[in-house]
Amino acid sequence: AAGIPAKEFVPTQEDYVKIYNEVAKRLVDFDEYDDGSYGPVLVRLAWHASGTYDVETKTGGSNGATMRFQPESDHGANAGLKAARDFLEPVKQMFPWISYSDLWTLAGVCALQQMGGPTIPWRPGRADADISACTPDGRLPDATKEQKHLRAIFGRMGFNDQEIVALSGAHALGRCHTDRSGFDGPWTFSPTMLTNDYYKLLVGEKWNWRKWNGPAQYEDKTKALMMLPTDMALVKDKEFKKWVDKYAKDQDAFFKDFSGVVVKLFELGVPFKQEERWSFKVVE
Ligand code: CCH
Repeated sequence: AAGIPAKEFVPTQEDYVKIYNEVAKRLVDFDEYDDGSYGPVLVRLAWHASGTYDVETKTGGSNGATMRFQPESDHGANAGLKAARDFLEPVKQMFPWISYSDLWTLAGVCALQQMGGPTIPWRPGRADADISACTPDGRLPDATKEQKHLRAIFGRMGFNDQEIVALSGAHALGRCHTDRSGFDGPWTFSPTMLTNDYYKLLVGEKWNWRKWNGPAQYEDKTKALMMLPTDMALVKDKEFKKWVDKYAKDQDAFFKDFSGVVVKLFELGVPFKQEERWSFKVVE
């Protein structure tokens, strides 16, 4: 009736479980994409939404979902992420009360868990911002560079050496696309399952420069797998390598540290009101 404001819908944990389950269902329904799953590109969307954070100015981060707008959607690092945003759009239409920024990070959690990863506790509280909150280009890592660049970029987000190496294990998932980054190929033989294979391959394989017309990248003897210059920096640098060795030997240690650091990544710069984090159940 006129004059009476509509009662505000206050979602509960169960409402978020419905969204997790819907994303999980769509991951199974749309299995013709890439290596058979949208999971990896959803993880990359959540990471690129979050990894723009700057601890000093407290700008960027997953709060805002400013990648919906140009120029941020057109930043070179974000090439191809439209596929992930479009995949989630029908979910947003079904549950219009969730912010894009909560949806993108919750979908990242869902993708990681459904691909065999550890439990990633999550809480809501992100609000979408407008175009004026777009971050400047250049905040995400450049794959052609080395350890100094990694420490500068991830240090700006607030991460130390161990956290950089733990986060990088996400490259067990997905692949590079010549029409996105210009690089080519997957890092592991099981790009839709989260394992510690990325570390095992980094230390166990012999990596050579690939001879091709594309950007400089490494290949293994089978020529089926790849590493970026930034991936190889993790074994060239002694401090980084300590952690690569540890995670190569111990998948449980990797999963434990990975879960902790992804929680931190997805929460960068978010002014939460809710302290409690929820653990979502894997949908079989
Ligand atoms: Fe990454 N990543 N990433 N990455 N990334 C690419 C793909 C994925 C770098 C560069 C690239 C993280 C760290 C880094 C994923 C998750 C994470 C690609 C190929 C490049 C290039 C893009 C394409 O062509 O489609 C660099 C440099 C760093 C620096 O350390 C971190 C951290 C995470 C998550 C925690 C995932 C997943 C993919 C696969 C995407 C897909 O579409 O398959």
